[in-house]
Amino acid sequence: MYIHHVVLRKVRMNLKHPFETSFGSMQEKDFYIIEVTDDQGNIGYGETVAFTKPWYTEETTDTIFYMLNDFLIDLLKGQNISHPDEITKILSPIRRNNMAKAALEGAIWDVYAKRNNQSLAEALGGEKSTIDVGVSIGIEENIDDLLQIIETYVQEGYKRIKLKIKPGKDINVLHNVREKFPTTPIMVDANSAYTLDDIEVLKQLDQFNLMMIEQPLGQDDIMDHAQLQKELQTPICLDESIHSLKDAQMAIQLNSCKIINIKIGRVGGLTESRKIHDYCAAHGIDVWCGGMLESGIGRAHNISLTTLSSFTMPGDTSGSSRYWHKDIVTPEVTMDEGVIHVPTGSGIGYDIDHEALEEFTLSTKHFHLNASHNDQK
Ligand code: OSB
Ligand code: MG
Repeated sequence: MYIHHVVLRKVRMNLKHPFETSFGSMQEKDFYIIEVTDDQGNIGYGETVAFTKPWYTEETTDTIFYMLNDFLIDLLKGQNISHPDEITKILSPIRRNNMAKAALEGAIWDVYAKRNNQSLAEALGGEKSTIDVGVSIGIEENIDDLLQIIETYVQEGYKRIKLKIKPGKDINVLHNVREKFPTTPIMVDANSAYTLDDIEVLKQLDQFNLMMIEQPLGQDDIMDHAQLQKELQTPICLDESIHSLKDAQMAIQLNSCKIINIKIGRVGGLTESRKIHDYCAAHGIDVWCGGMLESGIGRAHNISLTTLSSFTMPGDTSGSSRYWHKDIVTPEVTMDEGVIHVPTGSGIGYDIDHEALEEFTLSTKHFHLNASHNDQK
């Protein structure tokens, strides 16, 4: 398979409700949709997941454009790709920039699956026909608003509630939440807002019977997380610290966590995600699939990945309506009694709503990877 044509489409979508984490607040999402066309005219789609500011990782929407435009797309020229697992290697002359690579690789996985008349889930070796769904709730100024939001999502059927915390918005909040929701499966995510100096506060989290605490310490603090996990009963889940299989191996060997949140963008693609999943499965580490406020295209990739058998815990990939008034896929992603039914159509399994996509598009750029080679498989 050759890639003949790539389109980078810059898109802006407004969130229904501002989303606040320990690192800042978001009201809109700027990202790129990547469209790749193969030598048979099949089209695959990928989505970039970085934000406009480098708060979560070092990448941004603009650095991703730069990496794709100046370096990554060019590396596909003349490449005869027999399987998407080869993409990691093809893009490897460029260091890191995982989210840029993942979006391109994801589009190629989609086109590969479509070419073979398979769903992306099947192409990945996924087994589940439904996936369990949780929801991530941002920091709220007002506790009554937060309790009301939790109530709504519990009523809708989400299987676990994730609450964002930060220093000063933690123990008190959880006292209130547990009073009203004593048995709801709840976890918290600190997005690196604490250090080991906060250990006394973090230890107090043990009283709330949380499923896990996600990324309490810095993204470079794999060693400190090992020390913290020794002092906590609550399992630590790593997010920002894990950029590769190697990171996952190190964290597991050092007992820095008991659970890993896999995000396709953060680890550089579906191939690396699957490797981390397989390694965790072999080492008794639970995994679940995280989210980055994706539109339906990114959501579809997350859903396909989550069909792998050892995604044992509900992920953050909620329905389209959790963030968007209107999504760019049709049908939209829907959550039904706590699960998403995995689509069975080829590739990502959702069609593009071209009208909606056009409405949200700010600009497009086309790349013709001139096909001087013989156009065959
Ligand atoms: O840490 O998982 C995170 C959103 C933005 C940045 C980081 C994170 C999140 C979420 C929401 O928790 C995930 C989602 O619902 O897509
Ligand atoms: Mg997180």
